[in-house]
Amino acid sequence: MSQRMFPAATGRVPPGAIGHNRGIVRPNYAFMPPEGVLVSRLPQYQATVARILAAPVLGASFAQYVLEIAPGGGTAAPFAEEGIQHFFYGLAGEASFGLAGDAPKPLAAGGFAYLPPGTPFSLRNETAETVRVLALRKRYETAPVLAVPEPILSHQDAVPMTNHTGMEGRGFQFLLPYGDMRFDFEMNLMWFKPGVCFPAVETHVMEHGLYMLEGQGLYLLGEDWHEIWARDFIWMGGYCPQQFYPTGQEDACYLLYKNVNRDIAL
Ligand code: UGY
Ligand code: MN
Repeated sequence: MSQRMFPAATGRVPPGAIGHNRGIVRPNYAFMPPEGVLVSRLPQYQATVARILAAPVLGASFAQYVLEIAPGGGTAAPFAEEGIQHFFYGLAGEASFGLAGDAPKPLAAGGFAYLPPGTPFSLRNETAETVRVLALRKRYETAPVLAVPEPILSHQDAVPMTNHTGMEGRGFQFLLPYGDMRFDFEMNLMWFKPGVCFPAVETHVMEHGLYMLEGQGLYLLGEDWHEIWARDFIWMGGYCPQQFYPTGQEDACYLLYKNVNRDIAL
């Protein structure tokens, strides 16, 4: 029997890798720890790994990614898509973001960009460190009378922390103008003191893409609780029962996509 020559390597599968997995995919929700989300590459990006978190094949009506852009990488040329909105949020490092033909500006951690459909952008890494950016694409749902929104390039530090619930230990940063009917989705930073859950299990028509930024907790999806911490992702389809119970000692924060402001298509 001939001996096959495998390339030399020293890596070993860690204990628990077989048969122990926090990830779960159900018809109307998915819990995705980062270790299982494999590498994709996309034609519009050079030297960039895309971790695709949400896609129509999962049941989502939007697409969400973590982009890992190597030094010198990013869009090869300005990129735009007819009918599709883009949203970006800086996770780590500093990207150069060119909005609608303007000169590139820094997009650091906590920085964000909104692009209405058909708006060209460039996203590049001109630094020596890998840049991590959360990206989202959604087809724009037009509404009679309403104009398409303008592009936005800003930072979460410029967005006030509000709390419409009156519940102690809660904080909200609505990165896109709250209540502006031209927008068909929200991107909200949801802040929680440890132990402060929302007052009821939610069951609503809106869909979510949740990216955990800070802290830890337990997340109810359907009938099951899942332990969640930074870098985990959850997709929640319409009417998925949901509740968050923050644990640990630190504040918890996640960035939440939510489709809003449009009537039901019949
Ligand atoms: O606004 C929301 O729908 C939010 N409370 N949901 C969530 O955090 N899962
Ligand atoms: Mn919700």
